[in-house]
Amino acid sequence: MRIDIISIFPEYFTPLEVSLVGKARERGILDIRLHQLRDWTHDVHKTVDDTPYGGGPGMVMKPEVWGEAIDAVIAQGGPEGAGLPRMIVPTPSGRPFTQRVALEYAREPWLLFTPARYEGIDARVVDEYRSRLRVDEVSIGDYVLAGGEAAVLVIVETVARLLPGVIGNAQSVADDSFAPGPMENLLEGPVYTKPPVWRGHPVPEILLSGHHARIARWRRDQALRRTFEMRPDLIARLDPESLDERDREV
Ligand code: 6GU
Repeated sequence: MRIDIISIFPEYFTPLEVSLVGKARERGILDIRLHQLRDWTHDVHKTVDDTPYGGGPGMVMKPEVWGEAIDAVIAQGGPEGAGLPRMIVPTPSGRPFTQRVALEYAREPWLLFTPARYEGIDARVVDEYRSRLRVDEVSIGDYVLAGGEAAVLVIVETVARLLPGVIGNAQSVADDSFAPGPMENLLEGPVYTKPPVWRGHPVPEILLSGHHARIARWRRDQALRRTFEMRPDLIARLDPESLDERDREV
């Protein structure tokens, strides 16, 4: 997968050199390219923002510089046969980014992120590229960040671990909270490792029993309990078809 990121803070993305994402890049599974938005300005001050029409607080990012930057990145071309990138515009007023959306992005050959600072980008930039590309305005949650860069880190890491070959154990992706299938809309329950007793706290006996079917049942009970406790809103979204007799007792 190819990922281009245009930002006034390309140095913000050094975490993408580390750990799982860094490894995926070294192994050639991910090709991430960072671009400095200010490279497409023409004035000595490298201005990217201006005051908002209609008044109000803060500054708005200028459309011309984004237009030139996005055109140039598209013109560089993506992976063989990829066509045009899917453009992802992080904004608190976007559609929610979810595991389902991440799975959709993981199937794309080429993503282009345009994180903004200040009060956002002049709206005509999204209007313009909607007529040429698939454009998604996405939010990572109901709070306001100082800029879209941190949201890009979240989205890239979520998508990267779904790419084939990035995580050794495909089952761990399938068992994730929110993954489509039996765990859809359920939170994962507690996990344990050695020693069997730590500071007087024992590991639940069932996990040491070797009864794989009973362990799976126990884990599902724990997931249901935890979801009820932490996210009652998710219980309301559970598909009744996905529940068995035992689930109803929990
Ligand atoms: Cl994508 N951007 C900003 N600036 N704030 C956010 C967000 C994005 N998602 C939640 N809050």
